[in-house]
Amino acid sequence: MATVTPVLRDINLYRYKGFCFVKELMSTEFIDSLQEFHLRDDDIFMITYPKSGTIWTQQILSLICSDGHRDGTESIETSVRVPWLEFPTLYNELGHSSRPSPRLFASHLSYQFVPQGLKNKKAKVIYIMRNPKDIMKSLYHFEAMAVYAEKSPDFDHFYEKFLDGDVFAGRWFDHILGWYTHKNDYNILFIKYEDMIKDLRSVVKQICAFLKMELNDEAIDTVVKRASFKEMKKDPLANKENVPEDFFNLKKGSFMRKGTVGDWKNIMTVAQSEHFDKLFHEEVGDLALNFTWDATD
Ligand code: PPS
Repeated sequence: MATVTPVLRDINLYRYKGFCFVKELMSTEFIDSLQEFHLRDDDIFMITYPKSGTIWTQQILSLICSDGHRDGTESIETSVRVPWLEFPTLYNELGHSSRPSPRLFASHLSYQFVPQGLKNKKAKVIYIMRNPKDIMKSLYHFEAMAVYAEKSPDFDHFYEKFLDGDVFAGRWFDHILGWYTHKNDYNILFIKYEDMIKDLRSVVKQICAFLKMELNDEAIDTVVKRASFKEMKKDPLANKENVPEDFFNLKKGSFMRKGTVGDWKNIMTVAQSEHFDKLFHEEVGDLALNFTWDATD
């Protein structure tokens, strides 16, 4: 039987089967119950480790899948357009079964926690990955505004904490390697944040092809425009300005912070960066997993 253990550097979290959950939001019973979650063949899941482009992809997917949003009626919360599988939302109360198809789901979960039915390969999974050094920079800033998170006194402390996986969602390496090495079990498309930065239009077309959604050029243009950092930065919903202050203190930071590649250089020391590169090579080994670490790469 899997045991629950405390997370030493953050008392608001607990570790269960290698993943760190927020105590207040998720019970082990609820998490285990997701194994039996009833899927539809046309369900679409987007999976991310935190700070890898979740809200961005929620925006893109909902724009692709709903003409209504594209027409400018998107005054609907992101978490209603692409509801969370594991976080409490309107649909955990009403039941996801009341939603029309195709249902979109967002999740930060590792592969071992998602509904077993995903392995029948009918429902689709889109996994968005981002270079982990930029994830660290983004998460370090996010910690300051996430009310539930224990604050790191400085980046050195945060760096160790991140490597040990004492953060929500646990170790980044476990998350990505779990999904990547089990990719043949799922109908899955891997997308990179840095490719979205470089050429969003191509990535939107790639997602449309994977989902078998036929959008004309004008519709693709609209998706790309509405999903641009500039547009999303001024969107109160993308910035979660409607979420209660006891979750996020938006005076301490912003969801649409910088949206760039390579910002880690402004916080990691050369020694940390080299240490991480070594670890990356040890953990990733011969797997064909590579990242863009810098905007000029
Ligand atoms: S969360 O809390 O896990 O849901 O955060 P997540 O949405 O995964 O990641 C937040 C980072 O994504 C950046 N972002 C974008 N970048 C480029 N273009 C667009 N449109 C966009 N939307 C969100 C956001 O700025 C966060 O990255 P940082 O590096 O902190 O700026």
